[in-house]
Amino acid sequence: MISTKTTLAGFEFDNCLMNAAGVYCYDAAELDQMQASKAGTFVTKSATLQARTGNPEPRYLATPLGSINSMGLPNHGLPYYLDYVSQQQIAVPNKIYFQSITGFNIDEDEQLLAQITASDFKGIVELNLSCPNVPGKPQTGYDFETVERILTRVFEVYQGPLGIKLPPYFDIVHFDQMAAILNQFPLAFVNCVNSIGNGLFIDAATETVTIKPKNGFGGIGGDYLKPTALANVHAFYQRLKPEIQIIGTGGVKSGQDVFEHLLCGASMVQVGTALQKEGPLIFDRLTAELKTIMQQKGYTQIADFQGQLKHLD
Ligand code: RRO
Repeated sequence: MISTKTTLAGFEFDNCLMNAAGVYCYDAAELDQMQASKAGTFVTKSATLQARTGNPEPRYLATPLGSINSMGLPNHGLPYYLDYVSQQQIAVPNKIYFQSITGFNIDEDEQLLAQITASDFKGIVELNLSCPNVPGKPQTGYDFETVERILTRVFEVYQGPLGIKLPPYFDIVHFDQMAAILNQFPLAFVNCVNSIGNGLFIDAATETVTIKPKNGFGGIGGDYLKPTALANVHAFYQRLKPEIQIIGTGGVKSGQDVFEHLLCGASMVQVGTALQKEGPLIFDRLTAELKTIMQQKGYTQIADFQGQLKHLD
């Protein structure tokens, strides 16, 4: 018997695969489809204090090799998602869910966490420090001092299991500096990575940008992202204390991609662009493909190879 079970933050999940925040998690109809899928669990769309309509459309484009988006945080507001998760906790009580949140400053983060504490939420919080698409708001994850300040406050006010979603980093010194900050905190996980911020996908025929917000600039996902995602997963796996687990996100569209994320050190793997393209049935295919690879290699559980990437020295 081959198992794709995993453990994160002390909780067991039947499958190591789930959606990436922002995909199939905007409303109850989408989350119902995630809940009915082969995924081990789901994460909600990043929730803000107030509901938001997001940026003007068109704001998402699937490209031959991935996607570009500038959604601008459309969401129903935190109470909507807490209410949905609360219902699922009753309907399927043995499953643990992720609530993604993002405040526009430390006080908002604190208010969001206070709402979660006051609710009956029993799951894991993913604090998004890396939204690339709100005009005038830089990605928090690139401001190292602010990350440290936010996490200091977060762990003063919140007692439950909590991790963060990071943007991709591109320099070894940045991996070192960020890891040194993160190791000071009782984080349950770090999720590497969000989309590569502010790419540009253009249409040569019409000589125009392809999405409307920010003159066409948007977050890049899919095939373009995988090598960067794997580098971030592995870099943080090597640098973070073992209590901080890694969620791998970026460029996953096959069982081999899942295998590679796990090999680089991920404990759980999220699917964004490919889930948007294929729908939640993708989890059946990815799980079957991962099991085939494990069988060919003689592995029966994720622990047999997780983080075991070999170096050439
Ligand atoms: O909503 C978005 O535009 C968005 C978010 Br919050 C994010 O974290 N990452 C992304 O690619 N898009």
